[in-house]
Amino acid sequence: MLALVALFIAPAGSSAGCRSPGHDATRRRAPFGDTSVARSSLSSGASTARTVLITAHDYAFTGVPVRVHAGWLTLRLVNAGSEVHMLGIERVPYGHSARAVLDAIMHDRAVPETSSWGGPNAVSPGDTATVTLFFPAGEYAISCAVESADGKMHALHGMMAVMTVTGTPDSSSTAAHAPPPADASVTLTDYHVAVRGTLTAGDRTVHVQNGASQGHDLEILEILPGHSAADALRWFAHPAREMPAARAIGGVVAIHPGQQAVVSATFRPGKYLFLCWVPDSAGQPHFLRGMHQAITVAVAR
Ligand SMILES: [Cu+2]
Repeated sequence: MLALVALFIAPAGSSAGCRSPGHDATRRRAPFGDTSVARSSLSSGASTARTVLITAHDYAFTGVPVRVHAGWLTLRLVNAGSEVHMLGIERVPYGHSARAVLDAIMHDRAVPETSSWGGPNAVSPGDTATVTLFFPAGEYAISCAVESADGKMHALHGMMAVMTVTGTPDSSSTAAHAPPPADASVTLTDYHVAVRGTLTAGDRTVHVQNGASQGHDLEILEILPGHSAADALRWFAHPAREMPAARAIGGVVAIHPGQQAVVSATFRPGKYLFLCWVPDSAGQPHFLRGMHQAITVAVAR
């Protein structure tokens, strides 16, 4: 169960300060918006989690909190842009800074060994992606890895941010406490997406666990009428270049082995693909190795 956790919001001004002279270039590039954080009910009703509302634009994030208190946190990504966006989170290793990680990404240098920490996965324009994750104290580097029409990652166009998590979670909100019960569950293994439970149309939650020894993600695509799963995957490989054959409704960006997440999404009746887009060492996405699962969502009765 998620517990109510005290929230620490950075004092007003620390957010605006990131844009002021004297701060480094990466931070100026990353548009930190207001740090509005609200509490909202999760599916279990009794449980509440802190929710951060972040907006994705072409090409910037607004609303990424500069500082949040450790514990379970719901990230809701609203896509206000005209392209598909996602928000990928890497936990920065000790001895490194999030800025250095983002600099490395920007300049195509070797990135210090970070841990995949999830984030709301790819979402179509006008839609919202929501995921609940556990954050221990540390620095987190945020970027959008979607490819734009020029072939460059959105991060290179400015979709980057830094989030610092401080303090220790209260005793009822530690990683050992499972997130609230969900409508369905997904276990990610090499190379399968195992779905348990039945999803009907409506606002639903999906518990996701990485049961493998490497990072995997979960992307949820609603296949548009008249299109096939193959059409949907072809579009998703280059969403800025092809006409949409699917609607991306989020999921969770790569999580590390053992990590769990709760994905919230509004399902309409229809056909869906649950897949992993993480590339293997040869650069081929895991879904090509069979890491995908077709789901049919029926009208709720
Ligand atoms: Cu993007």
